[in-house]
Amino acid sequence: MTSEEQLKPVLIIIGNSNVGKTSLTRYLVSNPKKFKGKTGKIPGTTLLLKKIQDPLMPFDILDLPGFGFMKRTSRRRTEHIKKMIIIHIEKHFKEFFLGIVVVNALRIRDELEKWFYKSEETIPLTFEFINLFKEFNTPVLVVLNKIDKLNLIDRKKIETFFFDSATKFGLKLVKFNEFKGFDGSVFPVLMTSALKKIGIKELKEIVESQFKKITP
Ligand SMILES: Nc1nc2c(ncn2[C@@H]2O[C@H](COP(=O)(O)OP(=O)(O)OP(=O)(O)O)[C@@H](O)[C@H]2O)c(=O)[nH]1
Ligand SMILES: [Mg+2]
Repeated sequence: MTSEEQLKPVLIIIGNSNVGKTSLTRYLVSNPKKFKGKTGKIPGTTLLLKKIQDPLMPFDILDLPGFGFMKRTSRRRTEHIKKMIIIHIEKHFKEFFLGIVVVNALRIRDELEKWFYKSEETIPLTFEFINLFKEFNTPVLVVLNKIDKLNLIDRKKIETFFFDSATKFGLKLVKFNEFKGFDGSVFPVLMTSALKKIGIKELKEIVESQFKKITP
């Protein structure tokens, strides 16, 4: 068997473009300084569907390209990426020990308001992703990133709005510090800043503890 055939469990990271998926991934690899994943100001920085296979780590990370808000790519390409990701999840769900859905805390309100009040056809992708993983029984952590750009009052407001919206959508979310463990129906929400290193310790801890649960 070649090393390529020895499948490691996979941590899958998903979310809209430019939310900070690659920036958060950097903290999860064995040596962030050597991490080659590109982060960027322009949405659509990560374009390949390729696992990060770090020989020093017991699991692989799939840092996916984001879809939506991609200025650099055409609409057709965006649709193509979305389809590619969904097909990939459907085909490989058995390999995933944890899914992380990353949300830009600064944009989520807009995304959800559009859906609720303006009845636009944009589906709240965040909830769509959570549901997709739920379908396959993959535990999901929701991460609200970029909270360094919000003051404490706004953080609280956005958190409440996010939780209320999820409830209306039929999804049960729970604050990270009140989370007791995955049971397939409740999803923890962690607030982070990849820039200011807020919530990163908790992020690492949940990844590690979930990984331990699936390894004998
Ligand atoms: N202020 C702030 N900026 C952040 C944070 N996390 C990421 N960024 C910035 O947001 C931009 C996008 O970050 P990426 O990590 O490339 O985002 P991504 O989700 O991987 O984007 P795609 O690969 O395009 O889907 C970069 O300029 C980052 O420096 C954060 O917590 N706070
Ligand atoms: Mg990226």
